[in-house]
Amino acid sequence: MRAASDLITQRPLKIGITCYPTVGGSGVLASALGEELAGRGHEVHFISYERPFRLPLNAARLHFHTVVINDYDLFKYPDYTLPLSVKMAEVSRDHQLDVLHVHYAVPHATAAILARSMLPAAQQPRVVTTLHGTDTTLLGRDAGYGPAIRHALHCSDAVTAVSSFLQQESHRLLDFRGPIEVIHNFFHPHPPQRSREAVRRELGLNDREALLLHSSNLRPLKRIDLLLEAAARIRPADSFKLVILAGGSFAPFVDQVRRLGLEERVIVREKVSDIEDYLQAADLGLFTSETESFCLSILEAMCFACPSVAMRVGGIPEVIEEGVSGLLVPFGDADAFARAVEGLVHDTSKREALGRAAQHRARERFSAEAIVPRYEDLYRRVIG
Ligand code: GMT
Repeated sequence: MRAASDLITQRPLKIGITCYPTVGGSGVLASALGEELAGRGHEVHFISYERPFRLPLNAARLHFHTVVINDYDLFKYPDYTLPLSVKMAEVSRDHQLDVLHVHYAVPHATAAILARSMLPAAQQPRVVTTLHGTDTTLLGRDAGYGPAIRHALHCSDAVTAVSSFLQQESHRLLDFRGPIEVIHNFFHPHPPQRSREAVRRELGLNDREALLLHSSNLRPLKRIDLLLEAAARIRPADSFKLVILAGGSFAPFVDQVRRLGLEERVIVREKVSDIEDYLQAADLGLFTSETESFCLSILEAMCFACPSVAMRVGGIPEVIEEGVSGLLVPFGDADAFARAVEGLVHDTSKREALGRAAQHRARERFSAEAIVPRYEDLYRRVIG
């Protein structure tokens, strides 16, 4: 006769996932994880106020449940945590979820803990919380959030962080003593829909211009000001085009582009969904963030043999092996950044060598094959 734990190891799992649906690394990662888990035979239920933007439509075993938020005059600030927890409890009960996996602690982990406690013991899912970055590095420092985050982590059945940097910062800033398992981010690129040449043509690049790529939600910590400052120092000025895939409004930076005389150099595309088309056309990624727990965009570029120049901050050195699969410069040094970019714009063979190493590293360490089984193991451990 089989032990109950054997059955848990064998059977597909039922997993609820909550993330922010908007453009941002945590939502991208959560969507990719859900897609991969469903592809491996598990039943996956996304619970959020909107369908995550990269979540495929009509995929087998992949479901989406909307959290409806009513706007009551009674509240000055609309509340999301309570309707989210009610929906989490409802989906857990109706679909007999094994695990609620929440990405980004605020308010998802708190809502999951509340949802779990609303259910009778036999129907309670395990709660796994994945910390992504600013839930620790920004909100964790805030006296109005820190204690609630710490409490939700204590009540979670497992806590993970997307880099060792974030693991250490979470212990330090949140004063959380429990275990935090490091499971790095992964990226599984979809095949591009257009050729490299077609994309470069669309962008108006000539053969002598390198395509420098930045993609982010443009939040202040991405330091777009510094990115533009550095771009203006690259010589010769006509050796590149900087393509910015903007997950937020670029309007606040238009003046700076004009002031720096970069109108002919900077091309902005907002809310791009065919990211792979642009990644395969890029020569070099540029990232000037003041902090990043991982920087999924760097990994996305690495998958297409596109190395990056980035600031040496947070968890980025865990992603880029310095000098081998990309270049890092001290934070804030726009001149050093420009010199590093310039060197790679002109030295094609060095750039390509870094790109090959970057792609190899991405496949070895940060592929779906390497990372998704780590989450599956974790789910089975917390259930078992
Ligand atoms: O970086 C952002 O602005 C979005 C943010 C998020 O939570 O969506 O990204 C965080 O999570 C990503 C996925 O794990 C990481 O790659 C980013 O480094 C991290 N951002 C920060 O730590 C600032």
